[in-house]
Amino acid sequence: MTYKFKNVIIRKPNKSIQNGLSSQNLHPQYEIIAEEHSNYIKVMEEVGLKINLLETLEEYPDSIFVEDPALTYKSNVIILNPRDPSRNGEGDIIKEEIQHFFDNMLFVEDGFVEGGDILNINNHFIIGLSDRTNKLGAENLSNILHKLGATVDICKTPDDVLHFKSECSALDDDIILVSSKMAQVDYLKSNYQLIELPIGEEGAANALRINDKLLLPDGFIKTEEMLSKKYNIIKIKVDEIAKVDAGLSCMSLRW
Ligand code: CIR
Repeated sequence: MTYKFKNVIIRKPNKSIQNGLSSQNLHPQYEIIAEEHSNYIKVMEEVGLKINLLETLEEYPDSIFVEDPALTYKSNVIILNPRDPSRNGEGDIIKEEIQHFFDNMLFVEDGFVEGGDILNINNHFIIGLSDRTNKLGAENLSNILHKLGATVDICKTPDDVLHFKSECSALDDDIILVSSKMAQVDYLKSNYQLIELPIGEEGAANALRINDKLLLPDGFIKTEEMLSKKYNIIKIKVDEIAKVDAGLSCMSLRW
């Protein structure tokens, strides 16, 4: 069960998030981000996780998205290699900050790969090739994960989707919540039970299953209605964070 967690790493928000990468050229307000972020931390506590807070990194506008420069697997952490030049140094910093939490630290040495493109489901990793994750990076990471005993498949993130997980999330060991675009990905269709989001509610795709709770972005009524029949939902407001193309999973590293 990939969604059983005890610990989480979260970075305190930075004022420079206003200049974070945004496909729609939006500039979120720091004060609102800080509010959403503080509520996110409260929910993480509520679901029983031990919170490990990292200090603010003003020089990296997107650095609260700690999921992108690192990947946890059991007691291992793998330092990834974000592709956008404005994020590329984040790995070098986070490695010093989080090393002590893990038994073993490994590194993607070649190519680019970002955590948003990696879906861990039932201890299997799906790596989506995207504008941020290339074949070399995906293969490098795949070799590392194989050595650690994990299984991996590499597939493609659909065009115009920032990260593989921007539009899908694991709900259970064999069930994935998907946008209509992700529902067309052959690999997912043939290997998993897919639950497709209602039209117009793609923003709810980056949900986060933690233990017996499902964290869901607030404001997606049809999705909530559909999923609440089976899942114990906690809604989290992430409207401001969404302005920089981010959702629930990217603001934490869980293990
Ligand atoms: C970026 O473009 O890198 C950030 N503005 C958003 C990163 C979101 N990360 C994620 O979903 N894992």
